[in-house]
Amino acid sequence: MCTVCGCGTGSVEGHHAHDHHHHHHHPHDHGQDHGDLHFGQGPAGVEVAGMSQARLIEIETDILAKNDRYAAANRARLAELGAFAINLVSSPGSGKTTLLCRTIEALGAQPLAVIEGDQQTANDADRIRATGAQAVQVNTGKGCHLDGHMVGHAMEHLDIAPASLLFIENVGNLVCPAAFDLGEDCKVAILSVTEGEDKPLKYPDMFTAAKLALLNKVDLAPYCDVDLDLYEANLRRVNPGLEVIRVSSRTGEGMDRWLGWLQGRLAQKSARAAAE
Ligand SMILES: Nc1nc2c(ncn2[C@@H]2O[C@H](COP(=O)(O)OP(=O)(O)OP(=O)(O)O)[C@@H](O)[C@H]2O)c(=O)[nH]1
Ligand SMILES: [Mg+2]
Repeated sequence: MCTVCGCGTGSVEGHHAHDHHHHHHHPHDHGQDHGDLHFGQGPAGVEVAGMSQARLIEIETDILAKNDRYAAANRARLAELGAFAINLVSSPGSGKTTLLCRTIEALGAQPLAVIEGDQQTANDADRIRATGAQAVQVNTGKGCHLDGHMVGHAMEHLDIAPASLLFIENVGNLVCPAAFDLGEDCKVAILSVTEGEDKPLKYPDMFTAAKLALLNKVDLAPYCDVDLDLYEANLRRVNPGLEVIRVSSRTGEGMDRWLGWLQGRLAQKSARAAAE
């Protein structure tokens, strides 16, 4: 966990917080023969100087249990409405807001709402509002992720229509947002081609938590000496069931597949709500 926010580590949405198996995913990457150091092998998956592993687990469990109650309330509200919610996660600058703006423009009359998470500024909510869509900015200050409580309040400030889409753009951070359930239907991870093929291996939690990865900025691939197949292989190495779509917000490549994915998921969700 992070000492500022208390985010769980090694846990996917907090459900497997104490599953020890994840410490052994890549046993050969730890380089024990070179004097390399690894502080994540205890039961808590992290070390904080002066704190016991048991205390760290206690804190993490407490924070995530409270979060999960808010997330469950958000999820119930969305289920009633048949609204489909996406938690968009990535490192800073991978292209979340740009992709959202292009997506909103392409969706036309589809009812939707956006929650924007950033430490500071309303820049991203302003960019979304410029498309005509409703958006609420959430500033987290020193916080490094959105949590269920913040999203619940943000939802109160939006008109979330039945069978609509709710996009939640998380704080740009490839670590902490992985542990926090917001009540979303799924996390979608964006990874841009300028970040390096090894990122899924270095930051596995985020890509394990996601159902779909958008491999973004593929228009830049020719200038970046990158191997797109290796990006995909590394994504599937940490999450074999992960769907991957190659996209570019700049050229529009892959947008049809992404929009099809969204519309298919929304149709399933709203049909479920109508049947109840
Ligand atoms: N070439 C290219 N540039 C892109 C693409 N998508 C986004 N960008 C650029 O990448 C930069 C960051 O884009 P943003 O959309 O602000 O990224 P973000 O993930 O929302 O950033 P944070 O919210 O700050 O984490 C901007 O300069 C965009 O113009 C793309 O598909 N191709
Ligand atoms: Mg953004």
